Amino acid sequence: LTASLPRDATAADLASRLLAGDRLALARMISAVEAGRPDAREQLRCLFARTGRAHVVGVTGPPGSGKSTLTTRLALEYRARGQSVGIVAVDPTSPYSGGAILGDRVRMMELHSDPGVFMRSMATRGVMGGLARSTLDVVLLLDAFGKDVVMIETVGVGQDEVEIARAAHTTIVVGVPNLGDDIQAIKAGILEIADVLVVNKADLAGADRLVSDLRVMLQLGSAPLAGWAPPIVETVATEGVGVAELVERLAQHRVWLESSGAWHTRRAESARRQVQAIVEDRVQRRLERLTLGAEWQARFASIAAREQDPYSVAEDVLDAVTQHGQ
Ligand SMILES: Nc1nc2c(ncn2[C@@H]2O[C@H](COP(=O)(O)OP(=O)(O)OP(=O)(O)O)[C@@H](O)[C@H]2O)c(=O)[nH]1
Ligand SMILES: [Mg+2]
Repeated sequence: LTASLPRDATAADLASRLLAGDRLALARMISAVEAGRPDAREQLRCLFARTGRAHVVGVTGPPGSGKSTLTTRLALEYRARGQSVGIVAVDPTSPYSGGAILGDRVRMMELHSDPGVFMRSMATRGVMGGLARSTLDVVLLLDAFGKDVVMIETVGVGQDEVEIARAAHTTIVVGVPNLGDDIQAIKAGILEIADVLVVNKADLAGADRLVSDLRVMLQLGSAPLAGWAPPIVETVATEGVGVAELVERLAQHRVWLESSGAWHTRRAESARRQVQAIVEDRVQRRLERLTLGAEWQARFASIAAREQDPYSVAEDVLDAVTQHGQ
């Protein structure tokens, strides 16, 4: 399929091979990102100018709400419309390699064998550098690779997941009927990040009730964005019901983002958070290295002995951390 890729390929080599559609280069760069290797930063730099084309769609919601099933169906729908797809699953409890039900598994296998689809599960929680950042870097790589749509599946709990969802252009929040917790989970912060709400498992009793509850909550929530009221779409992901409508809604949201200027303001806001995260990460590492040094250890001991105060020492540490070449 692809010519061999030398071990010592430079960042620029890798980047140009990725841009030319080389899956091996893509896989190598994803590994570098996941491992938090320093060469990943250089590789991403070489590619960054070629990103920004893909429609990045976040799919979030409580565990078991059908996110993977829905994402699979969405991917098949996009493929049927001639679009290429990337899928990044964060912390999946039901991996794409083995859905719970045979039918789900068959559809996922179909995606696996389709060269127009690239799937990756992120399993890097706790590894240095942060889950949100490495996930978003993988999304950038898939964007540069030329995927038209990149979907990110996250379980809608925790700060990382919310961060990832906020970085998407369009965020789908998936709810299911008759989970008391579900409505709580949705209320507890993820409703406001929804651009499109999905009531999945609409084949189960209680779906209409959830739709009307969500409608009320949307009305009570923060003022709607000019020109965009989050639609509510009912789906039966296992059967593909409602998926074509959902794809239409996602496309409408993208059109709205571009025509309202929100595409650019959201990008800029997300860039601000990204730069902040990169700086925090680097400062954090420097800080840890620095404060383990013998010189500082002695100063901490003298704080303990009340010879110095922590406020002045913190000022000195801050100076040292922000000095170049540390
Ligand atoms: N009845 C019904 N079951 C569904 C529907 N969609 C998904 N399921 C089932 O719900 C279960 C969970 O589906 P997943 O797609 O793995 O859910 P998930 O949200 O990705 O789960 P986690 O990644 O573990 O949080 C599976 O057994 C699916 O077959 C639906 O529309 N109706
Ligand atoms: Mg899943």
